[in-house]
Amino acid sequence: MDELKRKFGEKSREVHIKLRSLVKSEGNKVLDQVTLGQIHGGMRGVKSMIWETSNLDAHEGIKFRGYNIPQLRAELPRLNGSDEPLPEGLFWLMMVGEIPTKEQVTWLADEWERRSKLPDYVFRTIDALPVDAHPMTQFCVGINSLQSESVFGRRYAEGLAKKDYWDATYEDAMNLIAKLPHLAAYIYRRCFYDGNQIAPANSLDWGGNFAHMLGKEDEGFKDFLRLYLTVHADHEGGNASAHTTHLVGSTLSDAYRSFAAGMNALAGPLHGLANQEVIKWIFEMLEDLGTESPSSHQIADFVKKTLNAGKIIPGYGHAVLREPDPRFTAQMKFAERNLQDSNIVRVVWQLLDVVPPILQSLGKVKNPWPNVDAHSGAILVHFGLNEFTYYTVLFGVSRALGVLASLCWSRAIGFPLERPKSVTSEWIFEQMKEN
Ligand code: CMX
Repeated sequence: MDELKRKFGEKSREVHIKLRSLVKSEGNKVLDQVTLGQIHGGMRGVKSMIWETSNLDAHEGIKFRGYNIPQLRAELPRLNGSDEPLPEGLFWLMMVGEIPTKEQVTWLADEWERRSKLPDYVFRTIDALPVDAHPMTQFCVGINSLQSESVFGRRYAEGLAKKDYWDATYEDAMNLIAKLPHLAAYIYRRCFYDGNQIAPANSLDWGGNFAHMLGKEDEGFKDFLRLYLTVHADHEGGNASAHTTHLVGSTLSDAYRSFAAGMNALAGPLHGLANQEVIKWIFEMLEDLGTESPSSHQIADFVKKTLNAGKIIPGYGHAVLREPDPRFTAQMKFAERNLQDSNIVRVVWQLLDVVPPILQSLGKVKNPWPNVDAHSGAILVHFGLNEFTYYTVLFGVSRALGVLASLCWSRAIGFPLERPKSVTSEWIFEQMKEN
C-alpha cells in the first residue's frame, strides 16, 4: 500500500471512530438553528455537513487544513526556480492534514503520471459531440464516459464490504485526478486547434504537463497554472460544485459520476462559469468604450449601464465571503510580480477600485468585493489563452483535488445518504400563523 493511502487509512479511521462515538453520546446536542430567511435564501450559513479538507471564514477567506493561501505559497513544495506551490502538495495536505516533503510530492506526481493514460473510447465519445459544444459539456461527458474505469463500481458489483469503500474510492480519486489534465487538454486542442493534439510530457509535474498539453510552454504560464490549480481546489463543502459532488456521492455513486455531477454545477454562471463571463464582459466594455485603456470614469459609467440593464457584475460578490477573496488577491499578487505591463490586467485593477462603491451604493449587495473569478481571465489572456469558454474547465480540473479528497473522507467516515427535509410554502404560511 502506498504511503499516502496508508496514512489516509490510519487518519480517517481515527476520525471515524471518534465521530461515531461522539454522535452516539451527544447526537441530540443542538449546534445550529435555521431561520425562515435561510430556508428561503439558499440555505446560507446553515451548518449541515462535515467537510474535512478546507474551511471558509467570511472575513479571513479559505483555509486548507488551517493554512491560508499565503501560508500555502510559503510552505508547500515547489519546483526549483519556481515561486508557486505544486498542487500535488495541496492534495496531500487535504488528504492527511500534513504538509508533504518534496520527495512525497515527487512521488505523487509520478504516481499520477503512471495512472494518467486515457482509454481510446473517451476520445471517440468526445469526438461524437459537435466541436462547438461548450467545453464544460465536453468535459462532463468525458468524465462520465470514464466511469466504466471505476474501481469502486466494479468492486461494489462484486460485493464490496462497507469498511473497504474508502479504499476503492481512493483508487478512483487518484485515477481520475491523474487523467483530468489530458482529458481537459484534449478538449482544448479539439475545440480551438483543429484537433492538433500534443502528447503528454511525462517528465513534467501535473500542472506543468497540463500546460504543455494545452500548447503553452511559457514558464510563466506554467507557474501561473500551478498557482491557479492550487487556489481553485476547494472552498469548503457548501459551494455548489462541492456540495453536488458530496450529495451524489452520498448515494454511493462512484467518484466519476459524483464529480461529473459537481462539474455540471460548476458550469453555472453564478458559480464557476463566472470566470468566462468576467473576461467576456470586460472585452464588451472595452469595445463599447472604444479604447483598451479606459479611464475610471468611463469604467464606472459602463458598470452602471450593466446594472441598469438588470444584469449582475460578474466576478463580484459572494455567498459567504465579506472581504476581497484571498484567491483573487493571490492572483493579483502574481500579476503584480510578473505582469505589471499588461493592459488587460490593469483594467482588472481599475475595476477593483471602481466596482465596490457602486455595488455598495445599491444597498442590497452583501459583498461588493471581487471573488476568485474576477482576475484569472485577464492573466490567461495575457498568456495567450484567449478562449473564454474554456476557462471553467481549468477551474474544474483544480476543483477535482478538493472534492475528490473529500469524497475519500466521506467514504472513510461512512456518511449516510444525504436527505434533508423540504417543506411547502403552505407549511411555512401555517407556521407563521401559529407563531
Ligand atoms: N452584481 C449585481 N448584483 C449583485 C451582485 C453582483 N456582482 N452580487 C450580488 N448582487 C445582488 C443579488 O443579485 C441580489 O439581488 P436581488 O435581491 O435583487 O435578487 C442581492 O445583490 C443580494 O445578493 P447577495 O446576498 O449579496 O449575494 P448571493 O449570496 O445571493 O449571491 C453570488 C452570491 C456570487 C451568486 C452573487 O454575488 C453574484 O451573482 N455574483 C456575480 C457572479 C459571480 O461572480 N459568481 C462567482 C462566485 C464565485 C464562485 O462560486 O465561483
